[in-house]
Amino acid sequence: MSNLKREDIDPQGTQEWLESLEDEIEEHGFERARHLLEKLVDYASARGARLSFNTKTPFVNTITTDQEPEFPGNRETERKIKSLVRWNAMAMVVSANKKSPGIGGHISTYASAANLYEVGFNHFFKGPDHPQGSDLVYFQGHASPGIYARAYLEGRFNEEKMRGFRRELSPNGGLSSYPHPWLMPDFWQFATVSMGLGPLLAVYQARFMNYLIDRGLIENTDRKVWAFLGDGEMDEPEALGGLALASREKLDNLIFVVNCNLQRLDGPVRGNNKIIQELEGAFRGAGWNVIKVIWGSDFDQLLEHENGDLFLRRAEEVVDGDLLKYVVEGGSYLREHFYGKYPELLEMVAHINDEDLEKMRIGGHDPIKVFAAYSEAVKSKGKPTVILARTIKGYGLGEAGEGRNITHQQKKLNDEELLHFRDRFNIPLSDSEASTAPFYKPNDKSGEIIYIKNQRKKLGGFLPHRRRQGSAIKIPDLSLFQELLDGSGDRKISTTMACVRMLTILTKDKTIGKNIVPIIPDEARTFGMDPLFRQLGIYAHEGQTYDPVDSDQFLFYKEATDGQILEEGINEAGAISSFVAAGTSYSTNGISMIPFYIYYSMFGFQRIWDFIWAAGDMRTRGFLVGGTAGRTTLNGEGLQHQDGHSHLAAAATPNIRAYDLAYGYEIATVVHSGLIDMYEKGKDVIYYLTVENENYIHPPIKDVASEDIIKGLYKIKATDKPTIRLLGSGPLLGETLAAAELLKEDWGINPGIWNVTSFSELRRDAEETARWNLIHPDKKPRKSHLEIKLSKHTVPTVVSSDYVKMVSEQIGPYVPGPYYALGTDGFGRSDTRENLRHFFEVDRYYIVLTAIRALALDGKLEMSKADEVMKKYNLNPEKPNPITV
Ligand SMILES: Cc1ncc(C[n+]2csc(CCOP(=O)(O)OP(=O)(O)O)c2C)c(N)n1
Ligand SMILES: [Mg+2]
Repeated sequence: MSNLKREDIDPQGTQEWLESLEDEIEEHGFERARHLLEKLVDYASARGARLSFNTKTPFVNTITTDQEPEFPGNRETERKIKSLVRWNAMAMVVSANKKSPGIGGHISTYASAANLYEVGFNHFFKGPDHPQGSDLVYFQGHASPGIYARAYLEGRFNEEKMRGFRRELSPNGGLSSYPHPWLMPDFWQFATVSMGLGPLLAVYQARFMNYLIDRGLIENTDRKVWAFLGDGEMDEPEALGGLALASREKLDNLIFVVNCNLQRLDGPVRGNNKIIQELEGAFRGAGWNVIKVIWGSDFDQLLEHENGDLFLRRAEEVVDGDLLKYVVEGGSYLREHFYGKYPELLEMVAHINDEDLEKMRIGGHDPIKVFAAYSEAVKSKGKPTVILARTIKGYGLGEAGEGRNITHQQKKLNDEELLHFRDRFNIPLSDSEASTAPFYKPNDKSGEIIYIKNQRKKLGGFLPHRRRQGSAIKIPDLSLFQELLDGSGDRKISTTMACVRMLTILTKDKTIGKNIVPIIPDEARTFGMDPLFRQLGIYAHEGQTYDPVDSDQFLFYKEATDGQILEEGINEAGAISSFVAAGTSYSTNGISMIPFYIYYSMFGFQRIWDFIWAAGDMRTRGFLVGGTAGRTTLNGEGLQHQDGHSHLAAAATPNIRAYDLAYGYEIATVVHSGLIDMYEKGKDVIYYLTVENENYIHPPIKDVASEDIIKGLYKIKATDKPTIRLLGSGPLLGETLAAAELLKEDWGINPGIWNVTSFSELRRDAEETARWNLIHPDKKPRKSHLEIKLSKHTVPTVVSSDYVKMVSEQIGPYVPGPYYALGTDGFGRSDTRENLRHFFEVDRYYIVLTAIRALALDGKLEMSKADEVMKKYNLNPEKPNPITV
C-alpha cells in the first residue's frame, strides 16, 4: 500500500496476487502471509532483483480493530478523571502565572499526552507495592503539571502544595518545574527535562535491569521501563543513540511512548514530511517492535469503508504541516482541503457535520487504541517496543492554542478561554468560579476519586515514587587496601596502575565485590585493566557464542551472561547512562551497586557533562575515574586528548567530590572514604578521581592523616620557618618536589612542601567557613582547613597543577599570603612530558622562577635574582604565551 504512488503496469495481475494473499491470510493467518512474503523477497533477491529496503508501513494503526483487546476499565469514569487532571494541570500553570507573571510552566505538552498517561496509570504502571516490583517510568519533563495534577486528585498533594508549583522556596517546599529528584526526592526518580537524556538513560536502565537479573542479583519479575518522549525530542542524537543496543540486547522490558503531536517549541517537527513515518523507519530499521497509533475509533468507519484505500491514500499524501493546519482551521476547512481532494472521499464523510468532523478523535487521544498498544507492548518478547502515538498539542485549548505554533509557550488563558476549557471537559464550576482557574477535586466518596485510588491500589500504589535508600552495604576496613597504603617499594608505578589494583582488590572482596560495576568505554587496555576481562567477565546477555581470537591465552576476552564488567564500546554517553543506572540502583532496584566508570578524562565532563549533571540531580552514587589526568602527562596524544580542565567542570557540579591524585595511598584513602560516605552514610555524592600514567615510586602513607587527604591538603615536608611554600598536585607533584630540590641546591632556599589532593574540596570548605563567619558575626570565627594548615606562616605560595590556572586559583583567596598559580591554559599538543611542561611553563624551572620572584616581591630577595634564574635555566623571555599558540 505504501507503493500506491508507483505506476502499476498490470493492475489485473496485481489484483490476482493480492487475492491469493488474502486467501492465505483468511485460511492460515498473518504468520503465513509473512512467511510467503519473506520467501518471495528472498527469491527475487537471489534472482538478482535489487529490492528497495522499506522500513515504513502504511499510515494506519499497526493494530487493526479486530486485533484490539477488550477495554477493561470504566470508560466514562476514566474520561471524567482525565478531564479533571487536565483541568487541574491547566489551572496550576495559569494560576501560577496569574500570581507571578513569568514564573512559566507548560500546559500544552500534558494536554496532548493526558490520555497516554491516564491509560498507563489506570491499567499498566506497576507501583512500588506491586508483588512484581515497580515499573520505572520516565515522564516527559514538560508534562510535569499533569503528573502533579493527578497526584493532587490521588490525595498525595494538597492545594497549598499545588500552589507552590515553580515556587520551591515557598514555606511548604513547593513543586519543582520539572522532574528533579534532587528537589523532590520522594517523588521524582528520573531527571528527563534536558531532552534526549531520558531515552538513552531508559535504554541503559532496561539493560541494567537485565544485567542484575543475569548476574542473579535480582529476580526477573517482568518489570518494565517506560519512557515517555516528545517527537521533537527525538531529534536529539542521544534519543536515537541507544536503539541498536536495545534491540541487540533484546530489551523486551523497554517501552518507548513517543507523543507525536507533530510540534516542538517553535513549530512543526517535520512540516514537510511525516515524523511518525520517519521514526517508524528508524525504529524498525534498528529492530524494534513498532506500534503506530494514528487514528482513533472514530476513523474505523472510514478505514473499513469500501473506499478505505482512498482515505489512506489521502492520509499518505498530506504532510505534517497540513495535518496541523486542519487542527487549527477546523471542520469546514478539513472537509474542503483534506476530504475534498477526491469526490468519493468527500462522499464518505457527507453524513458527518463540520463540528463532528473536526472532533473525530485521533489515535493518541483514544483510550481504546492506546490500551491496545500498551497491551501488546507489555507482551512483546525479544524486542523493545516503541509506540508512536499521534496527538494534538494543546488538546482542548481551542482558540487559545490547540495545534498552534505558539502553543508550547502558552501559559495564560483569558476568561473566555477558561470557560471554553471548562465546557470542553465538563468541569462543574460556575462562570465566576472558572474564571479564577481554581483547582477542582470532587469529594473523596465520588466515583472518580474512588476509582482512581482503586486502580492504583490494584497496581501497587502511586507513581511516581522514589525510594531514598537501598540495601545497606558494610564497607570493609581501610586495611583492605594495605598494599596501596604501604607504597610501591622500589617499583615505579602510575596512579592508573594503583587504581586498577584498587579495583581488583575491591572486586575480589567477599562482602562488596559483587556490588562493584566496572564500566569502560573501550579503554580497558589503555588503562591496563584487561586482566579484569578474564577475572570478572564482560557482561553479554547471550554469553560468548564464538571462540575469541585470544582464547589460547590466559587473559582472553571473556564475555559471559553473568559477566561483571560493562564494556560499552566507544560510547561515553551510553557508558555514563549505565553509570547512572548502576549508581541509582539503590533506589530503583533496592540493591546498592557501586559503579566505577573509568574513561579517558578528556571525553568525560567535556563530552557528557549534561548526563553528569543529571546524574547529580538523580542522586547517583559512584565513582567516576578520569585517566589520564592533566594536560602534559599524556604526552603523545595532543590537543584533543589532553585534559586540563575537567576539574573546573567537576568543581562547578554541586555534589561531585573531585580529587587529582598523586600516590596509591591517596587513592586508597579517597576511595575508602567515598565508599563509607555513599554506601554506609547514604550520602548522595559522586566521587571523581583523576589518575595518570607517569611511573614513579609511590611512598607509604606513614603519618599522613587520612582526614587531610580527604579534605584536600596535607604536608609533604615540614620546614622550620620557611620563607616560601610550594603546593603541588596530582601529576605535577613530581615537578614541585624537583623544584624544591633546585631551590635548596641552587638558591639556598628551603620551602615548605604541601600536596593538594582536591582544590575544589578545599575551596568548598573555605567558602563554607567564610559564609558561616559572615552570618555569625557574634560568634568566634571558625577556621577552614586551609587556614588551620597554612596560617602558621604567612609566606608566598606557589602552586602548580596540570590543569588550567583557574582550578588552583579556586583556593587563592583563602590561602594566607600572596598566591601564585601555574597551570596549563591553552590547547595542548603532542611532545615529550618534559617539553610540554616547559611549553606550559609549569615545570620545575618555572616553579623556581615564580618562587624567587615571589620572594623578591615579598622583599626577601633582590629582583635581579629572578633574572639570574631566567639565565641559569635558559628561560626565554620572548617565548610566546601558551594560551595564544
Ligand atoms: C536539550 C534541550 N534543549 C532544549 C530544550 C528546550 N525545550 C523545552 S520543550 C522543547 C520542545 C519540545 O518538543 P517535543 O519534544 O516535541 O515535546 P512536546 O512538548 O511537543 O510534547 C524545547 C526545545 C530542552 N528542554 N532540552
Ligand atoms: Mg512535540
